[in-house]
Amino acid sequence: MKITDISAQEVLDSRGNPTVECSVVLENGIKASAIVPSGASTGTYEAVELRDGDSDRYLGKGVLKAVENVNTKIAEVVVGMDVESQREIDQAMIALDGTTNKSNLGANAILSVSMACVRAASLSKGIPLYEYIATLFGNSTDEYEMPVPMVNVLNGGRHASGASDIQEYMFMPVGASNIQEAVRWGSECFHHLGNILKDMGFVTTVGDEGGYAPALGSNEKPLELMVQAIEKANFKVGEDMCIGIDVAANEFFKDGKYELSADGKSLSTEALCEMYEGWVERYPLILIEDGFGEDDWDGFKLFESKLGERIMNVGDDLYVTNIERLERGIKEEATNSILIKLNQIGSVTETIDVIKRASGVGMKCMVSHRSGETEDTFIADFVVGAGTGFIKTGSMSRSERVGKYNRLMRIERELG
Ligand code: 2PG
Ligand code: MG
Repeated sequence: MKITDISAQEVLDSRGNPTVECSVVLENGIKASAIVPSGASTGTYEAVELRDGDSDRYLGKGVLKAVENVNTKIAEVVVGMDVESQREIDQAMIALDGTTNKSNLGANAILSVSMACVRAASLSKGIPLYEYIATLFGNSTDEYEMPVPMVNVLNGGRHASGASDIQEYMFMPVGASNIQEAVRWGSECFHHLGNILKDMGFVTTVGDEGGYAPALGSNEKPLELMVQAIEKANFKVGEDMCIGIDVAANEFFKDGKYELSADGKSLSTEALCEMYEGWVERYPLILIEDGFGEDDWDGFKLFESKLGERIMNVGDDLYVTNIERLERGIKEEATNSILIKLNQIGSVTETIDVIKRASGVGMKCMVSHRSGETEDTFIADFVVGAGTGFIKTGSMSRSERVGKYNRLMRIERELG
Protein backbone atom coordinates (compact mmCIF):
# COMPACT_ATOMS: atom_id res chain seq x y z
CA MET A 1 0.00 0.00 0.00
CA LYS A 2 1.41 3.36 -1.06
CA ILE A 3 2.28 6.13 1.39
CA THR A 4 0.46 9.31 0.29
CA ASP A 5 1.35 11.70 3.08
CA ILE A 6 3.80 12.12 5.95
CA SER A 7 3.75 14.89 8.50
CA ALA A 8 5.31 15.53 11.87
CA GLN A 9 4.59 17.72 14.85
CA GLU A 10 6.08 18.69 18.18
CA VAL A 11 4.48 17.05 21.25
CA LEU A 12 5.73 16.60 24.83
CA ASP A 13 7.42 13.67 26.54
CA SER A 14 6.94 12.63 30.18
CA ARG A 15 9.48 15.20 31.39
CA GLY A 16 7.64 17.96 29.59
CA ASN A 17 10.27 18.28 26.88
CA PRO A 18 9.39 18.39 23.17
CA THR A 19 9.65 15.30 21.02
CA VAL A 20 8.61 14.26 17.52
CA GLU A 21 5.30 12.68 16.55
CA CYS A 22 4.90 11.51 12.97
CA SER A 23 1.68 10.66 11.12
CA VAL A 24 1.61 8.56 7.99
CA VAL A 25 -1.34 8.38 5.59
CA LEU A 26 -1.80 5.57 3.08
CA GLU A 27 -3.54 5.34 -0.28
CA ASN A 28 -6.41 3.42 1.32
CA GLY A 29 -7.03 6.22 3.82
CA ILE A 30 -5.39 4.44 6.76
CA LYS A 31 -3.62 6.86 9.09
CA ALA A 32 -1.19 5.99 11.88
CA SER A 33 1.19 7.87 14.10
CA ALA A 34 4.09 7.24 16.45
CA ILE A 35 5.99 9.26 19.04
CA VAL A 36 9.71 9.04 19.74
CA PRO A 37 10.99 8.85 23.35
CA SER A 38 14.07 10.60 24.77
CA GLY A 39 16.84 9.57 27.18
CA ALA A 40 18.61 11.42 30.00
CA SER A 41 21.56 9.12 30.72
CA THR A 42 22.40 8.93 27.05
CA GLY A 43 25.45 7.14 25.71
CA THR A 44 28.03 9.17 23.80
CA TYR A 45 27.73 6.85 20.81
CA GLU A 46 23.96 7.12 20.38
CA ALA A 47 22.50 8.45 17.14
CA VAL A 48 21.87 12.19 17.36
CA GLU A 49 18.61 13.52 18.72
CA LEU A 50 18.21 16.76 16.80
CA ARG A 51 17.29 19.72 19.04
CA ASP A 52 16.82 23.30 17.87
CA GLY A 53 19.17 24.92 20.40
CA ASP A 54 16.97 28.04 20.32
CA SER A 55 17.01 29.17 23.94
CA ASP A 56 13.82 31.19 23.45
CA ARG A 57 11.82 27.99 23.00
CA TYR A 58 11.72 25.13 25.52
CA LEU A 59 15.18 26.11 26.87
CA GLY A 60 16.72 25.12 23.56
CA LYS A 61 15.08 21.70 23.48
CA GLY A 62 12.57 22.36 20.69
CA VAL A 63 12.46 19.84 17.84
CA LEU A 64 11.08 22.04 15.07
CA LYS A 65 14.11 21.32 12.86
CA ALA A 66 13.49 17.58 13.12
CA VAL A 67 9.78 18.17 12.42
CA GLU A 68 10.69 20.25 9.39
CA ASN A 69 13.02 17.51 8.15
CA VAL A 70 10.16 15.01 8.23
CA ASN A 71 7.76 17.40 6.53
CA THR A 72 10.12 18.31 3.71
CA LYS A 73 13.22 16.21 2.95
CA ILE A 74 11.99 12.88 4.32
CA ALA A 75 8.46 13.27 2.92
CA GLU A 76 9.92 13.93 -0.52
CA VAL A 77 11.68 10.57 -0.48
CA VAL A 78 9.22 8.39 1.43
CA VAL A 79 5.88 9.51 0.01
CA GLY A 80 5.04 7.13 -2.81
CA MET A 81 6.92 4.18 -1.27
CA ASP A 82 5.19 0.94 -0.32
CA VAL A 83 4.54 1.06 3.43
CA GLU A 84 5.30 -2.64 3.73
CA SER A 85 8.84 -2.14 2.42
CA GLN A 86 10.17 -1.25 5.86
CA ARG A 87 13.79 -1.98 5.04
CA GLU A 88 13.71 0.13 1.89
CA ILE A 89 12.00 3.00 3.71
CA ASP A 90 14.58 2.99 6.49
CA GLN A 91 17.47 2.62 4.06
CA ALA A 92 16.19 5.54 1.98
CA MET A 93 16.14 7.77 5.07
CA ILE A 94 19.59 6.60 6.19
CA ALA A 95 20.97 7.34 2.72
CA LEU A 96 19.26 10.73 2.64
CA ASP A 97 20.78 11.58 6.01
CA GLY A 98 24.22 10.52 4.81
CA THR A 99 25.95 10.48 8.21
CA THR A 100 26.84 7.54 10.46
CA ASN A 101 25.02 9.02 13.48
CA LYS A 102 21.96 10.54 11.78
CA SER A 103 23.09 14.02 12.78
CA ASN A 104 21.85 15.52 9.56
CA LEU A 105 18.13 14.75 9.68
CA GLY A 106 18.06 13.66 13.33
CA ALA A 107 17.45 10.16 14.68
CA ASN A 108 14.25 11.51 16.25
CA ALA A 109 12.98 12.56 12.82
CA ILE A 110 13.93 9.29 11.10
CA LEU A 111 12.66 7.00 13.86
CA SER A 112 9.29 8.76 14.07
CA VAL A 113 8.69 7.95 10.40
CA SER A 114 10.08 4.45 10.74
CA MET A 115 7.75 3.57 13.64
CA ALA A 116 4.72 5.27 12.12
CA CYS A 117 5.20 3.25 8.92
CA VAL A 118 5.29 -0.01 10.88
CA ARG A 119 2.06 0.90 12.64
CA ALA A 120 0.37 2.04 9.40
CA ALA A 121 1.37 -1.18 7.67
CA SER A 122 -0.10 -3.30 10.45
CA LEU A 123 -3.38 -1.37 10.29
CA SER A 124 -3.43 -1.60 6.53
CA LYS A 125 -2.98 -5.36 6.70
CA GLY A 126 -5.60 -5.56 9.45
CA ILE A 127 -3.33 -7.41 11.85
CA PRO A 128 -2.12 -6.50 15.35
CA LEU A 129 1.05 -4.44 15.57
CA TYR A 130 2.96 -7.22 17.38
CA GLU A 131 2.04 -9.68 14.63
CA TYR A 132 3.27 -7.37 11.88
CA ILE A 133 6.48 -6.81 13.84
CA ALA A 134 6.91 -10.59 14.14
CA THR A 135 6.74 -10.83 10.34
CA LEU A 136 9.42 -8.12 10.04
CA PHE A 137 11.63 -10.34 12.18
CA GLY A 138 10.66 -13.44 10.22
CA ASN A 139 9.30 -14.88 13.49
CA SER A 140 6.42 -17.29 13.81
CA THR A 141 3.01 -15.67 14.19
CA ASP A 142 1.47 -18.81 15.71
CA GLU A 143 3.28 -18.62 19.00
CA TYR A 144 4.50 -15.68 21.01
CA GLU A 145 6.72 -15.36 24.04
CA MET A 146 5.59 -12.78 26.56
CA PRO A 147 8.47 -10.90 28.23
CA VAL A 148 9.63 -10.87 31.83
CA PRO A 149 9.21 -7.25 32.90
CA MET A 150 12.01 -5.38 34.65
CA VAL A 151 10.06 -3.19 37.08
CA ASN A 152 12.12 -0.19 38.11
CA VAL A 153 10.95 0.60 41.65
CA LEU A 154 13.82 2.75 42.93
CA ASN A 155 15.10 5.59 40.77
CA GLY A 156 18.44 7.32 41.18
CA GLY A 157 21.29 8.79 39.17
CA ARG A 158 20.14 11.08 36.38
CA HIS A 159 16.51 10.05 36.91
CA ALA A 160 16.15 11.33 40.49
CA SER A 161 18.56 13.82 41.97
CA GLY A 162 19.50 13.28 45.61
CA ALA A 163 18.80 9.53 45.56
CA SER A 164 21.26 6.65 44.89
CA ASP A 165 24.13 6.84 42.40
CA ILE A 166 22.79 3.66 40.85
CA GLN A 167 20.08 4.64 38.41
CA GLU A 168 17.60 1.77 38.57
CA TYR A 169 16.64 -1.03 40.98
CA MET A 170 14.22 -3.44 39.34
CA PHE A 171 11.99 -6.30 40.48
CA MET A 172 12.06 -9.19 38.03
CA PRO A 173 9.13 -11.59 38.50
CA VAL A 174 10.90 -14.52 36.85
CA GLY A 175 8.61 -17.10 38.47
CA ALA A 176 5.38 -15.60 37.13
CA SER A 177 3.67 -17.80 34.57
CA ASN A 178 2.24 -14.98 32.48
CA ILE A 179 2.17 -11.21 32.11
CA GLN A 180 -0.98 -10.64 34.17
CA GLU A 181 0.70 -12.42 37.06
CA ALA A 182 4.06 -10.72 36.51
CA VAL A 183 2.42 -7.30 36.54
CA ARG A 184 0.45 -8.10 39.69
CA TRP A 185 3.55 -9.40 41.48
CA GLY A 186 5.51 -6.33 40.43
CA SER A 187 2.75 -4.02 41.60
CA GLU A 188 2.38 -5.79 44.95
CA CYS A 189 6.11 -5.66 45.66
CA PHE A 190 6.20 -2.01 44.57
CA HIS A 191 3.48 -1.11 47.08
CA HIS A 192 5.01 -3.16 49.87
CA LEU A 193 8.28 -1.37 49.24
CA GLY A 194 6.43 1.95 49.46
CA ASN A 195 5.00 0.97 52.84
CA ILE A 196 8.43 -0.08 54.11
CA LEU A 197 9.89 3.28 53.06
CA LYS A 198 7.00 5.15 54.66
CA ASP A 199 7.42 3.24 57.94
CA MET A 200 11.11 4.14 57.94
CA GLY A 201 10.26 7.81 57.47
CA PHE A 202 11.50 8.12 53.89
CA VAL A 203 9.68 10.03 51.17
CA THR A 204 7.76 8.01 48.59
CA THR A 205 7.64 10.58 45.82
CA VAL A 206 8.66 9.09 42.48
CA GLY A 207 11.40 9.74 39.93
CA ASP A 208 11.37 9.93 36.14
CA GLU A 209 10.53 6.25 35.64
CA GLY A 210 7.91 6.04 38.40
CA GLY A 211 10.05 4.35 41.06
CA TYR A 212 10.50 5.78 44.55
CA ALA A 213 13.45 8.10 44.94
CA PRO A 214 14.44 8.30 48.62
CA ALA A 215 17.87 9.37 49.81
CA LEU A 216 18.82 6.14 51.57
CA GLY A 217 22.45 7.14 52.00
CA SER A 218 23.81 3.96 50.44
CA ASN A 219 23.72 2.15 47.12
CA GLU A 220 23.32 -1.25 48.79
CA LYS A 221 20.41 -0.37 51.10
CA PRO A 222 17.82 -0.50 48.26
CA LEU A 223 18.68 -4.18 47.68
CA GLU A 224 18.03 -5.00 51.33
CA LEU A 225 14.69 -3.18 51.33
CA MET A 226 13.63 -4.84 48.09
CA VAL A 227 14.24 -8.27 49.61
CA GLN A 228 12.08 -7.22 52.57
CA ALA A 229 9.34 -6.12 50.18
CA ILE A 230 9.45 -9.46 48.34
CA GLU A 231 9.12 -11.29 51.65
CA LYS A 232 6.29 -9.02 52.83
CA ALA A 233 4.45 -9.75 49.57
CA ASN A 234 4.89 -13.48 50.27
CA PHE A 235 6.96 -14.35 47.23
CA LYS A 236 9.96 -16.64 47.24
CA VAL A 237 13.09 -14.51 47.16
CA GLY A 238 15.29 -15.50 44.23
CA GLU A 239 12.73 -17.94 42.87
CA ASP A 240 9.51 -16.04 42.23
CA MET A 241 11.06 -12.63 42.37
CA CYS A 242 14.60 -11.56 41.59
CA ILE A 243 16.34 -8.21 41.30
CA GLY A 244 18.12 -6.42 38.47
CA ILE A 245 19.97 -3.10 38.51
CA ASP A 246 20.94 -0.56 35.91
CA VAL A 247 24.03 1.04 37.37
CA ALA A 248 24.43 3.48 34.44
CA ALA A 249 28.02 3.68 35.69
CA ASN A 250 29.02 6.04 32.92
CA GLU A 251 27.27 8.82 34.79
CA PHE A 252 29.66 8.63 37.76
CA PHE A 253 32.87 7.59 36.02
CA LYS A 254 35.29 10.49 36.54
CA ASP A 255 39.00 10.49 35.72
CA GLY A 256 39.31 6.73 35.75
CA LYS A 257 37.39 6.21 39.00
CA TYR A 258 33.82 5.34 39.85
CA GLU A 259 32.62 8.03 42.26
CA LEU A 260 29.85 6.62 44.43
CA SER A 261 28.74 9.71 46.34
CA ALA A 262 25.96 7.96 48.31
CA ASP A 263 28.63 5.64 49.76
CA GLY A 264 31.39 8.23 49.91
CA LYS A 265 33.59 5.89 47.88
CA SER A 266 35.84 6.25 44.87
CA LEU A 267 36.41 2.84 43.27
CA SER A 268 38.66 1.40 40.59
CA THR A 269 37.19 -0.91 37.94
CA GLU A 270 38.42 -3.95 39.91
CA ALA A 271 37.03 -2.70 43.22
CA LEU A 272 33.66 -1.96 41.62
CA CYS A 273 33.60 -5.47 40.18
CA GLU A 274 34.30 -6.86 43.65
CA MET A 275 31.45 -4.82 45.08
CA TYR A 276 29.09 -6.40 42.52
CA GLU A 277 30.42 -9.87 43.34
CA GLY A 278 29.55 -9.28 46.98
CA TRP A 279 26.05 -8.17 46.05
CA VAL A 280 25.49 -11.20 43.85
CA GLU A 281 26.44 -13.36 46.86
CA ARG A 282 24.12 -11.58 49.27
CA TYR A 283 21.06 -10.71 47.17
CA PRO A 284 18.89 -12.36 44.49
CA LEU A 285 20.61 -10.17 41.90
CA ILE A 286 20.37 -11.74 38.44
CA LEU A 287 21.06 -8.79 36.16
CA ILE A 288 23.47 -5.87 36.10
CA GLU A 289 23.19 -3.34 33.28
CA ASP A 290 25.99 -0.89 32.48
CA GLY A 291 28.02 -1.95 35.47
CA PHE A 292 30.91 -0.01 33.93
CA GLY A 293 31.44 3.08 31.82
CA GLU A 294 30.74 3.07 28.07
CA ASP A 295 34.46 2.83 27.20
CA ASP A 296 35.52 0.57 30.07
CA TRP A 297 35.50 -2.59 27.94
CA ASP A 298 37.97 -4.18 30.34
CA GLY A 299 35.52 -3.70 33.19
CA PHE A 300 32.73 -5.48 31.31
CA LYS A 301 35.13 -8.26 30.28
CA LEU A 302 36.40 -8.75 33.82
CA PHE A 303 32.83 -8.95 35.08
CA GLU A 304 31.83 -11.30 32.28
CA SER A 305 34.70 -13.67 33.05
CA LYS A 306 33.83 -13.73 36.74
CA LEU A 307 30.03 -13.65 36.74
CA GLY A 308 28.89 -14.14 33.16
CA GLU A 309 27.87 -17.74 33.86
CA ARG A 310 25.69 -16.68 36.76
CA ILE A 311 23.95 -13.46 35.87
CA MET A 312 22.89 -11.29 32.96
CA ASN A 313 25.63 -8.79 32.17
CA VAL A 314 23.89 -6.16 30.04
CA GLY A 315 25.43 -3.48 27.85
CA ASP A 316 23.33 -0.36 27.22
CA ASP A 317 25.45 2.78 26.84
CA LEU A 318 28.20 0.31 25.92
CA TYR A 319 26.41 -0.81 22.73
CA VAL A 320 23.81 1.91 22.07
CA THR A 321 21.94 -0.64 19.88
CA ASN A 322 24.72 -0.14 17.33
CA ILE A 323 25.81 -3.17 15.28
CA GLU A 324 29.47 -2.12 15.14
CA ARG A 325 29.76 -1.76 18.90
CA LEU A 326 27.88 -5.03 19.29
CA GLU A 327 30.38 -6.76 16.98
CA ARG A 328 33.21 -5.61 19.20
CA GLY A 329 31.34 -6.89 22.26
CA ILE A 330 30.83 -10.29 20.63
CA LYS A 331 34.46 -10.53 19.57
CA GLU A 332 35.81 -9.55 22.96
CA GLU A 333 33.19 -11.46 24.96
CA ALA A 334 32.35 -8.29 26.85
CA THR A 335 28.80 -9.15 27.92
CA ASN A 336 26.17 -11.86 27.57
CA SER A 337 23.24 -9.45 27.10
CA ILE A 338 22.31 -6.21 25.35
CA LEU A 339 19.75 -3.52 26.02
CA ILE A 340 17.71 -2.52 22.98
CA LYS A 341 16.45 1.02 22.42
CA LEU A 342 15.01 2.02 19.07
CA ASN A 343 16.01 5.66 19.41
CA GLN A 344 19.64 4.88 20.22
CA ILE A 345 20.13 3.80 16.62
CA GLY A 346 17.16 5.56 15.02
CA SER A 347 15.32 3.07 12.80
CA VAL A 348 13.23 -0.05 13.23
CA THR A 349 15.22 -2.02 10.64
CA GLU A 350 18.59 -1.41 12.25
CA THR A 351 17.12 -2.33 15.64
CA ILE A 352 15.86 -5.61 14.20
CA ASP A 353 19.30 -6.34 12.72
CA VAL A 354 20.99 -5.77 16.09
CA ILE A 355 18.53 -8.06 17.90
CA LYS A 356 18.97 -10.79 15.30
CA ARG A 357 22.74 -10.61 15.45
CA ALA A 358 22.82 -10.60 19.26
CA SER A 359 20.30 -13.40 19.71
CA GLY A 360 22.04 -15.32 16.95
CA VAL A 361 25.12 -15.63 19.17
CA GLY A 362 23.03 -16.44 22.22
CA MET A 363 22.94 -13.03 23.85
CA LYS A 364 19.82 -11.99 25.73
CA CYS A 365 18.08 -8.86 24.46
CA MET A 366 16.07 -6.54 26.69
CA VAL A 367 13.77 -4.14 24.85
CA SER A 368 13.75 -0.84 26.73
CA HIS A 369 11.86 2.42 27.12
CA ARG A 370 13.65 5.76 27.68
CA SER A 371 13.43 7.86 30.81
CA GLY A 372 11.59 10.48 28.76
CA GLU A 373 8.63 8.42 27.50
CA THR A 374 5.25 9.12 25.96
CA GLU A 375 1.79 7.58 25.67
CA ASP A 376 3.00 5.57 22.68
CA THR A 377 3.11 1.89 23.67
CA PHE A 378 5.03 0.74 20.56
CA ILE A 379 7.71 -1.12 22.54
CA ALA A 380 5.12 -3.41 24.16
CA ASP A 381 4.16 -4.74 20.72
CA PHE A 382 7.77 -4.63 19.61
CA VAL A 383 9.01 -6.93 22.38
CA VAL A 384 6.22 -9.44 21.72
CA GLY A 385 6.89 -9.47 17.98
CA ALA A 386 10.64 -9.70 18.56
CA GLY A 387 10.17 -12.45 21.13
CA THR A 388 13.25 -11.43 23.09
CA GLY A 389 11.77 -12.35 26.46
CA PHE A 390 12.53 -9.20 28.50
CA ILE A 391 11.14 -5.68 28.63
CA LYS A 392 12.35 -2.75 30.71
CA THR A 393 9.57 -0.24 30.99
CA GLY A 394 9.69 1.37 34.41
CA SER A 395 7.66 1.18 37.54
CA MET A 396 4.06 0.48 38.40
CA SER A 397 3.23 4.18 38.42
CA ARG A 398 3.11 7.03 35.88
CA SER A 399 0.86 6.34 32.88
CA GLU A 400 3.66 6.50 30.30
CA ARG A 401 5.15 3.44 32.09
CA VAL A 402 1.94 1.64 33.08
CA GLY A 403 0.59 2.09 29.54
CA LYS A 404 3.13 -0.46 28.31
CA TYR A 405 2.15 -2.98 31.00
CA ASN A 406 -1.52 -2.47 30.18
CA ARG A 407 -0.82 -3.03 26.50
CA LEU A 408 1.12 -6.23 27.28
CA MET A 409 -1.78 -7.53 29.37
CA ARG A 410 -4.21 -6.75 26.56
CA ILE A 411 -2.01 -8.54 24.04
CA GLU A 412 -1.83 -11.58 26.29
CA ARG A 413 -5.61 -11.67 26.71
CA GLU A 414 -6.03 -11.30 22.97
CA LEU A 415 -3.70 -14.23 22.39
CA GLY A 416 -5.57 -16.29 24.98
C1 2PG B 1 18.68 3.47 30.64
C2 2PG B 1 17.51 4.36 30.25
C3 2PG B 1 16.16 3.79 30.46
P1 2PG B 1 17.75 6.88 29.75
O1 2PG B 1 19.75 3.96 31.00
O2 2PG B 1 18.59 2.27 30.48
O3 2PG B 1 15.90 3.35 31.75
O4 2PG B 1 17.63 5.65 30.78
O5 2PG B 1 16.56 6.81 28.85
O6 2PG B 1 17.77 8.11 30.62
O7 2PG B 1 19.03 6.70 29.01
MG1 MG C 1 20.69 1.86 30.97
